[in-house]
Amino acid sequence: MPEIREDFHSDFSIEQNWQDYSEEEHAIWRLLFERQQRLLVGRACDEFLDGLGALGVAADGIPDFRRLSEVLDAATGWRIVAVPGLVPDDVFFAYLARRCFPSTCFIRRRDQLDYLQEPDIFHDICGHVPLLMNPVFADYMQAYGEGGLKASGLGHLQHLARLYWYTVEFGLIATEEGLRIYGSGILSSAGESVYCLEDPRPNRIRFDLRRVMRTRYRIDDFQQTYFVIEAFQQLFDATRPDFEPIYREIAALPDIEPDTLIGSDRKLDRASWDPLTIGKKMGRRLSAAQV
Ligand code: HBI
Ligand code: FE
Repeated sequence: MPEIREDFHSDFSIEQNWQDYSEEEHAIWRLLFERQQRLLVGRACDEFLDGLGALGVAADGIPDFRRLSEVLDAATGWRIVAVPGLVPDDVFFAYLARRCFPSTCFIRRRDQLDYLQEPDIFHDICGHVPLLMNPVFADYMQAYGEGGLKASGLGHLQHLARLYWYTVEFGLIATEEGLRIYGSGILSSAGESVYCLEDPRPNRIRFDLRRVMRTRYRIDDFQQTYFVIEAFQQLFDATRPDFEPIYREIAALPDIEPDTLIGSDRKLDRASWDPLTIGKKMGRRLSAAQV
């Protein structure tokens, strides 16, 4: 693994130096990619799988950001910028606001295959970037960046970080084929890709912006609550209003622990996950063939 260099520019960008990756690093990429590819068919949402395919990200080895950025730019105007690791929130938001996704370029070690706390290149490229090929999600991510710059000015960063956490990182979407994953933190995790859909323990609650902004989250284990959207447009629409009145409204309300349910929650139970009922329950018209 290349050491995380300190020679970054003022915006924390570095060169990926794709030619410097070792055979061992490409081999770890192949391991991770092949395992997730088997797991995600039937679990990841179509928009993610379509984006992954269109990007041409392959099992054969760590991709070159320059090539990925060309494909991404042509599709939705986004580009990938290599950074050494987590960057300060305001730097992160400024990147998203100008359609640049800051991606780490180191890869985890073999003894970290199942978990590492901070993002590595597999999480960023195989978790986040494929959905940036989807125009609506790409617009949401830019709107999120713009909102983040504003929130940091208003001292409401934690509320926006929760929105990011429970959507971009750990979001689920209801489809006519059943519940599917779009959150990158799940898509790059073998264990959570199964747990989030099939384990009876976590709460699965229909998305509500204020509820999400009030809900704390854990970064060291699988989530205890997942929020479910009905379409990416719902996410984009939720980030259009001016957040200031919403911040004022929730500032007066207590935070909610990640394992807690409150009265107004619209909880999904197992019966509502199969294709036929989820279509009706979510008020969506199933095509004739599916009824
Ligand atoms: N930096 N490189 C990187 N990647 C992230 O996902 C990231 C970050 N900095 C801050 C951050 N995420 C979160 O605090 C967001 O909620 C802003
Ligand atoms: Fe992430």
